[in-house]
Amino acid sequence: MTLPISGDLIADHNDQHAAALDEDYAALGRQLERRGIDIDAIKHRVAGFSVAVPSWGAGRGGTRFAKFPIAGEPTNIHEKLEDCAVIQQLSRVTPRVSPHFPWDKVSDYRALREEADSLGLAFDAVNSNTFQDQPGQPQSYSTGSLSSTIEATRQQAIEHNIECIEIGQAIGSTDLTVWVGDGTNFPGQQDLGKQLDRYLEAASQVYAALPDDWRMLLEHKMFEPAFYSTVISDWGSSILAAQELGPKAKCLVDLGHHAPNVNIEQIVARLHRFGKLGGFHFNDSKYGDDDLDSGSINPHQLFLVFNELVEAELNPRDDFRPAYMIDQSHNVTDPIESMLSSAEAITSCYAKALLVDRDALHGAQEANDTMIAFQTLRRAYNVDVAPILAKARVEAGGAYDALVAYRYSQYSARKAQERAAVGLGAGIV
Ligand code: PSV
Ligand code: MN
Repeated sequence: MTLPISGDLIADHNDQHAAALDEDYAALGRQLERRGIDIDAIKHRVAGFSVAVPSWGAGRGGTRFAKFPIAGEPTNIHEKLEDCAVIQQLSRVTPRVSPHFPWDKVSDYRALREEADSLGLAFDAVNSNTFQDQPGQPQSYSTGSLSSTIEATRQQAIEHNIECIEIGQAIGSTDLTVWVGDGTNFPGQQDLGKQLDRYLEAASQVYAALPDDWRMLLEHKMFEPAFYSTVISDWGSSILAAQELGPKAKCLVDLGHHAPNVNIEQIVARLHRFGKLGGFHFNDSKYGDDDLDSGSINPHQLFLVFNELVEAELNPRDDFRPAYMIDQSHNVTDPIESMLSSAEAITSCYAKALLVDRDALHGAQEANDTMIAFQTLRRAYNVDVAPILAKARVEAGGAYDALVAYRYSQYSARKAQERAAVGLGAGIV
């Protein structure tokens, strides 16, 4: 297997920091031991954690106004896979890539699967795209896709989703993520009830095409591109649709797809309560669907979400196996650096959630001891878990400090020389 970053470079980097890491890990281990926590057991759980990266996240994103490309950014799925391999090689928590079609279309999907495999990667959920028109496409999605008033347009959207399932089977995926931009921009533009009926009828045809071991992940989003109403706008619409479609339909929570200040951790707990929590798109936001780097704005919320996910792990319902993915738009950073940093932020929150003294928390909740319940969470949140993550990473062959090793490798400068320049153009949704 020829990986993009030299193994010797990673080993040299790790050697330089080995003594410091051992010292920090031992010190944290002693601190946690006093709380009755075995640091090796936590490290073991952290080593088993992973989050997929989106193929489209490897390129520079943009806004509705501009995209500022950087030299060496990938322009096709092959280059994107190479960049994703760098992220996995250094972080060891991102072994899967979530592709988006038709953006990642190729002629030979079995060869694509082998290519990914040779880079140490596999494929995660397949994302369909019925929010954009493609060149030569007979029907426009300007009236919506699965909920369009035009039957031929709905049919085209159904067929595209079924094609995504077929591609997914060839590349080893078992989940189809469906996000539709369908909705309206003006009051009265469409009948709100009938629009949902059309969506459910079309989505049921996609659902019927799912292989036995597949899931359909419904991703809700409050607004954008529809600014007055969106068909699957919130977790309520999402769970109702998933319940109507059947057991293989689950809900996917993208952290940026809610009204400001909504209690997302409560949504997580609710969806899990009804066995419908299927997946996550991690990112962060300040104002709307900003697609900022995970944990860059509100790391505490990310921790609280993981606190619910750890509770859910302890009380699994209906085959609980959430598909975790990063979904960000990197407008001003090197996407590889952003995803390395985000993978670390996400894993940190998972590790902190594992440190929560669950017996103390549940006891305080039962006793209505609010302050102790809160402090039980706070105590875990305040731990610097970096030595646990670094130890798990190094033991798995990754880098002690992924960002430092990445810069040292000069990978970005090499790609800037080798790869064709990217055009300007708009960003992603
Ligand atoms: C929509 O905003 C979204 O979050 C969906 O997951 C899309 O498929 C993705 O972004 C990429 O544009
Ligand atoms: Mn998303």
